[in-house]
Amino acid sequence: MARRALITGITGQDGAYLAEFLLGKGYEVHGMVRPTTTAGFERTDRLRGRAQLHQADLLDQLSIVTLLTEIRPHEVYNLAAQSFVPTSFMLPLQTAECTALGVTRVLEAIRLIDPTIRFYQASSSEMFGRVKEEPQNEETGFWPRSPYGVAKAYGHWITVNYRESYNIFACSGILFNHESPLRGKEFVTRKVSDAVARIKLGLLDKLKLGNVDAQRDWGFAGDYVEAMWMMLQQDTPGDFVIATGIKHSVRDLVELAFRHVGLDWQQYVETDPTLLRPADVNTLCGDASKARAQLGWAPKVSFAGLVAMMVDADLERIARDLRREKSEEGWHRDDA
Ligand code: NAP
Ligand code: G4F
Repeated sequence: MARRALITGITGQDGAYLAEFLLGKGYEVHGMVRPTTTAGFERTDRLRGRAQLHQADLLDQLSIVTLLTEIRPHEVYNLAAQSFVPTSFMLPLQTAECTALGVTRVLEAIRLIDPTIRFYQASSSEMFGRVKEEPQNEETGFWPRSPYGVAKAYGHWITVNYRESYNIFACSGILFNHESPLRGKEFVTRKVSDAVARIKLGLLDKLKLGNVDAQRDWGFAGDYVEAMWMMLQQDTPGDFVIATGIKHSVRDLVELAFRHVGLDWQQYVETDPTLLRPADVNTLCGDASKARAQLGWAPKVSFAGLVAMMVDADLERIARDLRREKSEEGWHRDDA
């Protein structure tokens, strides 16, 4: 019989990649979708008929209990969160309710319904914040710099606590930034790839950015979801840093993306002080030695490969939309 997995946050970037990965492994995949989804179903449309979607919300305990009772999954991947750092400064309480307390709600449901369910928590390198050492590993202390980072630190520790208190097979994946053509357009990599494609196609003049000195350890989401699954296949649960071990600045990202389409970034990029955060994380770089040794995990896509993949995908998508608009205009003219 197929193993059953429940993914919270299936409408997000990682949800889409993880669902595809688990389907490839023969899983029966269930996804939790809140009735008021903001991401919409663009990413889940391609899963239609292959994954089963259910309505529930991380803010509503009973909806999670009902869902687990109905599905009785073997594995739960808790990817749902208010995941955008600037929004967490605007909505700190909503972020805490969802990104922090939401984790406890899922763990409580597991404890009550079936404590043998294996649980994955989407922890974040944002917990390291003002970094205490470089590179960061599983033992590095946290110093979060945003309400989002603080909420993720709570989610991390409550996962550890349920493992230690109730013997639940609960793993926390401390994932560094991972991106893809399915990344939300509010995050810097996709904001850049989308703008570069529009500028190349003559649809945009300028790209406004905030802190271009910030450095991140960027990897490919498709590689990172594999690590989530690997964690739940171990004999004993644990926490793992997932990262490439190489960092680049936002400026490096911009330079590479523009160069990929033959343009000089300095002619198009402006800095906008309104995009600076009340407190930012200036640098992150992960040490994934434990994951390499224990899980056999390693990233496959390089930073240059990732940037090229994202810019090419946006160029193709926007050019396709333009062709469609033009052909529709043609139809309307013919009708007139
Ligand atoms: P994402 O694209 O922003 O997806 C977040 C998902 O959470 C969406 O499906 C969203 O659904 C859902 N969600 C939000 N509030 C919810 C609620 N109250 N109840 C149920 N679902 C809710 O994020 P992602 O990049 O895929 O990341 C997945 C997880 O990994 C997140 O927890 C994120 O914080 C964490 N993480 C991400 C990275 C990264 O670099 N991508 C790194 C470390 C950790 P709607 O459609 O309803 O909005
Ligand atoms: O792409 P970002 O918004 O990602 P951030 O804040 O690092 O958070 C992402 O990664 C975390 C893992 O470390 C996840 F947990 C989290 O859910 C999310 O997926 O910003 C990256 C850097 C920041 O330092 C930001 O200040 O880019 C800088 N930046 C400069 N200009 C910008 C911009 N970020 C955005 N979003 N937009 C800008 O215009």
